[in-house]
Amino acid sequence: MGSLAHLVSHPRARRWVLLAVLWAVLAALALGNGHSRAASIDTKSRLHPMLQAGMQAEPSKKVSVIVSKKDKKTRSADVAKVVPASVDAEFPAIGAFQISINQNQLSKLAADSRVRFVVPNLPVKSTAIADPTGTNYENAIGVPAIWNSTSAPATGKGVGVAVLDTGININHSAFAFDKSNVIEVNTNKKALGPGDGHGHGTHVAGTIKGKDAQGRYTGVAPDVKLVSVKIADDTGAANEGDLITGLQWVFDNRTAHNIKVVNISVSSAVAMRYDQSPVNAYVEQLWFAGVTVVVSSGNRGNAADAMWYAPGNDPYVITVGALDHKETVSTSDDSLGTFSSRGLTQAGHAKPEVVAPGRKIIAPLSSSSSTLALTYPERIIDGEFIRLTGTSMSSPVVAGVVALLLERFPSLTPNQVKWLIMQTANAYPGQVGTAGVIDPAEMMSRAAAGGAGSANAGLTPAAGIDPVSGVVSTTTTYWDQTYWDQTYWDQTYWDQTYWDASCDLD
Ligand SMILES: [Ca+2]
Ligand SMILES: [Ca+2]
Repeated sequence: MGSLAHLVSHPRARRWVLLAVLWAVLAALALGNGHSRAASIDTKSRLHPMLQAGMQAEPSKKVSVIVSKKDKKTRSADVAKVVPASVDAEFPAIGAFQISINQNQLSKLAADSRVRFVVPNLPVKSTAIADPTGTNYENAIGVPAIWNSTSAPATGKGVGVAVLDTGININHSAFAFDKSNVIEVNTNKKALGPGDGHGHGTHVAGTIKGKDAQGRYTGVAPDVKLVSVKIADDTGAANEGDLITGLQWVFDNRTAHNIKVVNISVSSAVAMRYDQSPVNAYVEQLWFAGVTVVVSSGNRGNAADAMWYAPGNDPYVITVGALDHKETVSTSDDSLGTFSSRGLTQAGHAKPEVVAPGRKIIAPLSSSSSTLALTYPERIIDGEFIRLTGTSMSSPVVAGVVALLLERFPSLTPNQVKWLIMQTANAYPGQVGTAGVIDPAEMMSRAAAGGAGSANAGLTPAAGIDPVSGVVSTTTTYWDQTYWDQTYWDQTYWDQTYWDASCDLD
């Protein structure tokens, strides 16, 4: 249902619906059918505009609505008593319930102090919803069914997810509901603090965690403990050394924050075999320590060298390509994003392993003065969100799904997580290569059935890994080689902003 609430509460859908309803009401008035009262819509009301119009046009009509509670712990039946009505369905994961109610009772319900917002419970395929919601990519892969599962709901609660990126705006309204579970650290000495002047990191973090009070937007795993590790400077620039510093911070602090998942939406600028890359040594160190590493494939499309860059070329990690879900829940129109890197690594491994929605993903905007806001002003939604495209956006979708899995099955190893994801992924119409679309529901049911296999059998760790301890080697035989060469420690590329304007992603 989260789906339904989101469908109708998305700003664009809301505007469309509002216009349609106003038109219908005005048309009815013009026809002189007796109502002298013009429909007045209060945009600050806790009632969805469609319900406000409906209660004025047809006060005695019975409708099904979703009621979002301010406090999840409030008993739904107690709130429903003010109507009075009986609870038709409970959605504990998101603190909402469903009731049937006469439209003339809506004001009383919305006036109750325990109610946050009331939205119509419309059919998913209603033709009224021509424009999809900002978070319908989650419906496209069935995530709300996991949030709202009656037998095994999961929202990522308690699972630590580290995002290595440009920082975060911890004060964004979408994080307010659970701010104590957003941790921000800065590991870049050139940055003044953990904030996000660029915008990339807040979007990536928000794709995993977050939930805004109006129900316009929800992250894939809204209840995770999100750890934003700022590896970039305040302009958003980072190099290999900055990424490695962040990866080591995660390794050192993984227990303190229960970090079980890491998202890296960035690619090296220099092609290198996976086992020679120092970045991959640090990534594998996390993997061998039980942290599932999820990485964007990059935005190099079908270029011959598309998969030659760390850390997306590391055979251990889960590398994620971008599905273009065409902003529809139906999978029949899905295809691979043309920009999404795919192919063989220099060591001959096929990448990515899985794809997830990565086109026109709406998530929190760090600020109106951030680099991304200034670069793409037309993509800002409601002033607080921004629509971005790239494998940078796909990777956190999968990181969020992994957090859902690990909430229910905390003892799964990274190799088992990867096996479950790959075994259950689905073929899709415009598929290129071997990577299917992530299938969270089947992944959960396969995990529940037990007996998960293990991916990555027979792989050789990177040269920078001590084969005995599984951690980054401290001997100089590896590090004294070419890797401290200044030409190597070059810029990294955020996989959303990799292309220049001539090849703009949208
Ligand atoms: Ca679709
Ligand atoms: Ca499947």
